[in-house]
Amino acid sequence: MSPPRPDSPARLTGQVVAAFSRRFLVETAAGALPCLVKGRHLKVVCGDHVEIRRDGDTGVIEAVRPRSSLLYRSDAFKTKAIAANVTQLAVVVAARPSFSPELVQRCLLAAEDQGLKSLLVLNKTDLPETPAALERLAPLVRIGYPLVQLSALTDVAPLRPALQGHTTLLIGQSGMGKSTLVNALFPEARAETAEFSEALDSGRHTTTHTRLHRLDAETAVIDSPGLQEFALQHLDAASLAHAFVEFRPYLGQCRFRDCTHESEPGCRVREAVDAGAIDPARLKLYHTLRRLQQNAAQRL
Ligand SMILES: Nc1nc2c(ncn2[C@@H]2O[C@H](COP(=O)(O)OP(=O)(O)OP(=O)(O)O)[C@@H](O)[C@H]2O)c(=O)[nH]1
Ligand SMILES: [Mg+2]
Ligand SMILES: [Zn+2]
Repeated sequence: MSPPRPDSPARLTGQVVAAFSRRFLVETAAGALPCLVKGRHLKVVCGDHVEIRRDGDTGVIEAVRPRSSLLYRSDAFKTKAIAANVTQLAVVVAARPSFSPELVQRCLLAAEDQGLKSLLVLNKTDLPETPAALERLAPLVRIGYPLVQLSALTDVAPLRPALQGHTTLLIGQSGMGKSTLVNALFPEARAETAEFSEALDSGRHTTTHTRLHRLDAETAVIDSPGLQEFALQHLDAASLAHAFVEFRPYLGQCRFRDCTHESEPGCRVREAVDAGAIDPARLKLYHTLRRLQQNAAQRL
């Protein structure tokens, strides 16, 4: 890649703060600029650092700088990039609507695969059901994931230290309060929020686009649409095992190199489960995800 060109009136560099299929909003030294992309093959994602040729009040993205990370989400049909250059994932949950601990874990696994730090954010601590939600997160806290508890409607201060110096992607199911957190952190953001449906015990998928908000030169927060599914087909077996942080000390130690940690003799991972060092539910999740991966591979 050629060295970055200095900004001139016609040439600018910037960061993509919003992506709407083929249209983008890019934050540059000269302000936010609506942009299109040159050609059909250049893939541009929220968070990308890009080179732009300016053309009046709009610009054309001509190149994307190398990314430090790229997070994907997949469902049964496709894999799609969510955001680039994220340094940390914050999985947002709340007591209501109820959340899926498995979905939370899938997000954490995707972050581990990209070598990203993660944290858990338990929002809506004003709700009386909060202790039960906390209990459901406890196994993840035990294996080392930091937890921040707060109420976005009351005080967002407990989250600020964890954000400093990072580009944090807020991710989670609909209705957990991601956009409410963003509005508390960035009063000028005015992100749309909506009450969740009590009847369906679910959010209303209010946020439809990923949006980056800058706190200072080193710190940014990205709001993203609520997740319903988070498949991990894009991880192979070895990456998947490695994404389980607490398995790592035992990987490569089993008697058989290609151990599936299912029923082989001399399996160090299963021994660790028996010794109480690994939560059996996590090994079970590993096997479930492994099977889904194999089924997906067979379909290809
Ligand atoms: N009681 C309580 N309600 C909250 C809190 N934070 C957010 N909410 C409410 O939860 C509902 C959903 O909040 P949103 O911010 O729209 O949720 P979201 O995670 O952005 O949802 P999607 O955009 O659909 O993914 C809104 O009615 C918020 O007012 C909180 O700390 N306490
Ligand atoms: Mg939202
Ligand atoms: Zn094994």
